[in-house]
Amino acid sequence: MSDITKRNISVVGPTEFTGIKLKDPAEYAAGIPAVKVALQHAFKEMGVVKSLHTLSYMNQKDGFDCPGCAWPDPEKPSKLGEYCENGVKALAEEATNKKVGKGFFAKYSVEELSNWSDYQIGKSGRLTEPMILKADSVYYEPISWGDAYQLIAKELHKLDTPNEGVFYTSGRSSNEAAFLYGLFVRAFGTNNMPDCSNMCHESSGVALSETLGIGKGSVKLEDFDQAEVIIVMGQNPGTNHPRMLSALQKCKENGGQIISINPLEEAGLIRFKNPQEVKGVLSSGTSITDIHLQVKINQDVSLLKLIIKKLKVLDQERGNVFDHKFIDTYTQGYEDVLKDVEKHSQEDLLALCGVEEDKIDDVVELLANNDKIIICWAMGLTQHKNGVDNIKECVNLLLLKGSLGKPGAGTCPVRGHSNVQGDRTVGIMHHVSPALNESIQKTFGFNPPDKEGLDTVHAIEAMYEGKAKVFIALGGNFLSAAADTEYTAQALQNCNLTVNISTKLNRTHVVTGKTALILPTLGRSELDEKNSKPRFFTVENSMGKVHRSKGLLKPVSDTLKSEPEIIGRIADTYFKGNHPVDWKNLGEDYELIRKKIELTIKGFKDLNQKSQGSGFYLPNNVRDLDFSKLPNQKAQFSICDLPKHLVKENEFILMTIRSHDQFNTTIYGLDDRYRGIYNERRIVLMNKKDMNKYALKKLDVVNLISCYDNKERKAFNFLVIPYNIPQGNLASYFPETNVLVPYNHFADKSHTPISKSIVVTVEKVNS
Ligand SMILES: Nc1nc2c(c(=O)[nH]1)N[C@H]1C(S)=C(S)[C@@H](COP(=O)(O)OP(=O)(O)OC[C@H]3O[C@@H](n4cnc5c(=O)[nH]c(N)nc54)[C@H](O)[C@@H]3O)O[C@H]1N2
Ligand SMILES: Nc1nc2c(c(=O)[nH]1)N[C@H]1C(S)=C(S)[C@@H](COP(=O)(O)OP(=O)(O)OC[C@H]3O[C@@H](n4cnc5c(=O)[nH]c(N)nc54)[C@H](O)[C@@H]3O)O[C@H]1N2
Ligand SMILES: [Mo]
Repeated sequence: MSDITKRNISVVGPTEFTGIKLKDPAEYAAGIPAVKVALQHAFKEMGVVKSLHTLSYMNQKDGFDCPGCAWPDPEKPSKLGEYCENGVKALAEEATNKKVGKGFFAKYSVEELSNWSDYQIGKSGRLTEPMILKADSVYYEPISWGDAYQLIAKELHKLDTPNEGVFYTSGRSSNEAAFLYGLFVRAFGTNNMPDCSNMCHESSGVALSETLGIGKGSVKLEDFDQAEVIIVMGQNPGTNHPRMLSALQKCKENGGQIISINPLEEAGLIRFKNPQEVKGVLSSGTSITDIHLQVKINQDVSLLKLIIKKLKVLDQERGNVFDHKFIDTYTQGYEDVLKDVEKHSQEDLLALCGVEEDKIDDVVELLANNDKIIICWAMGLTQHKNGVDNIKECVNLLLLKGSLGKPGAGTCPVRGHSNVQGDRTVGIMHHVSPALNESIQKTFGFNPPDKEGLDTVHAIEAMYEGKAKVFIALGGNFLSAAADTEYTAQALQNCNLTVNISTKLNRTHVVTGKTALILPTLGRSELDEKNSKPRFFTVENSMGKVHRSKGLLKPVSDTLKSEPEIIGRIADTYFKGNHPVDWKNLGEDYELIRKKIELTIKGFKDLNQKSQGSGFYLPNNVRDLDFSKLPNQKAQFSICDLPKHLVKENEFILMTIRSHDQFNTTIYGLDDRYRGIYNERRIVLMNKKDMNKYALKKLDVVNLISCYDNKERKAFNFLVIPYNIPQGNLASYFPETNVLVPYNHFADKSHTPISKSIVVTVEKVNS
């Protein structure tokens, strides 16, 4: 493209090594090291007094919701504090005492910052004032809030159609902010609302909606106490949802059994020492997994089909392995599913999934004898070409066992960002919901657009092709999170204006449109006051429970505005009073936003009242076994094809995963303690037999290369680490490997990038 800014930006950043140290992978998760590391992070970023004070409010009834993951809080929070190592790191990152103000931006140009790693950029501190990067400059400079709103309004008015605007959301925003943002985008006239969910649990949403009638999970936290079997698939709770380990521990104490299905033997799934219990810290911990099935990457459907096939044989013998009454009453498509598993031989399925048969038989016996079964999953299932089918096959198993709508059983997609589910519930989506449009019309007196908008991958394509020209992000780090870093960078750089409403500096502030704005906002842990009165907002956790969150820390700068205030003012400036909604007032009055949510979104009646204390559950038809919205009013069995991988002799399948020291693109540190990898992120985990086959030694340097549609993409400089991973499979960290993910290869129906099954070759670098 010829007309992009002439800035000399390094899109990918440095690829040098940082000085690796290796140890054996950890044998248990949490325990004293977790407490120690957590406090070290907090003390370093926030100081001792502020850390201890703030932590006593995290996930407590009158406090603030952890800015980390979306795992729910128990009814009775632990006295030792209801948080985990990685929640503390998330807090420390947000509540850091370090600041990025005009002095910082006068010193470092965006060209210079683009040569910093995501880790260095993130560690520079909290954003404190609105900044503008003008088209002819490489330095950000201060801008007043008023001028920033005017600039956004002007650029939005310049667009030929509202569909040239893209409005991204990351999952940390409150219900109030997200509702207002969605309302503004619709009033502006587009449904171009890509969100982080598109790269995350979209496959779960699609699969669950089509089979069970709601795109959310069905279990509550209490169900973990009563479950007889919990299957944890494609998820690494020890790192990404550590408080889930307490729930798994409780299940075990009540006699339940845990099955893990994962190409890696993740530390948290082996043994757990609960840091919230004195006995947990001192003892050798609870062993969590009873049976680990080391499936090959993206062969979960083969494995599940084999399990169902074996259960079918047992059901024919015993008659009561499947729940025939449940199947007859509530489901459709049972015969077809049983026929489908006969299309494949046991031998083929066994070879494809790569798991030992005796272990599968143990699992089959366990499933045959129990019906209080929960299946939990996360990115290991969703981020594949057949991500939707992966989840549908899980639903098949639960339907066969009647494991839905009863205590101790159900679906549990374990969500990522702390309010990603809530943002969706209150209207952040690129799809059109006729019911939502109708209630917006009734409540606010304008007609929202009825044309489907762009999701993440299609928004990137539109920006790349010049069909979208203004990009606004409510949180997140679009460049580093999205697939195909270089393509996405070009897409952003083609925009006339990119705007980021953010707490911390990140790569998307550096790789920008011609003109760029940074609008700094309050973090969740900060006190949000209006006329000296503290305000709260609401969030929804992974299990559909809505509750309040109220910050307490003094904001890092007096200049910060809350997200609803910023959105209200952007909308107010854009419409200049010519709109039925009083945007400015609405942005400042969260009580009023909540009243409007009550009127517009189903299940939110009496929100203000009911969000107190531990909050309230939103309606969930699966819990009530109400499938009336589905064809024939029945839950749907699905026929899922086996995944197709055209992997050549010299190719591997690579999964891009999180280390123990990051939150998505925010890099807390360089240690992946549970996997025994310290002070380095440019690593690739490889089976020893594959290393021998390709004459690679430990710590040899390699490049990773993917090739889709004849286009080669290369990620430079990774150290080979021998690891217990299936042959033919590799693992490495995101976002460093996002350069390899082709933007136009994504899951069917959900359009989630194939971040967990990228076909690559490995090229040895001569040293
Ligand atoms: N500390 C921390 N917490 C987080 C996050 C974070 O980055 N840091 N991110 C948050 C977000 S947004 C999300 S979405 C979640 C992510 O939570 P996870 O989904 O747990 O995160 P990943 O690291 O992507 O891990 C995926 C797991 O799936 C396995 N896996 C990969 N491919 C396959 C496969 O084909 N089959 C099976 N069975 N397993 C597979 C990997 O080995 C790995 O254990 O965590 C949330 N919480
Ligand atoms: N290859 C590969 N790519 C992936 C994944 C993968 O597993 N592999 N995972 C995908 C997944 S699951 C997800 S969810 C996406 C994540 O995509 P994003 O949500 O876009 O990325 P984050 O890294 O979570 O965003 C971090 C930034 O959010 C801002 N922020 C933090 N808190 C707040 C807040 O309270 N308000 C506002 N306004 N801003 C805030 C900060 O400026 C911070 O730099 O990445 C996806 N990308
Ligand atoms: Mo996510």
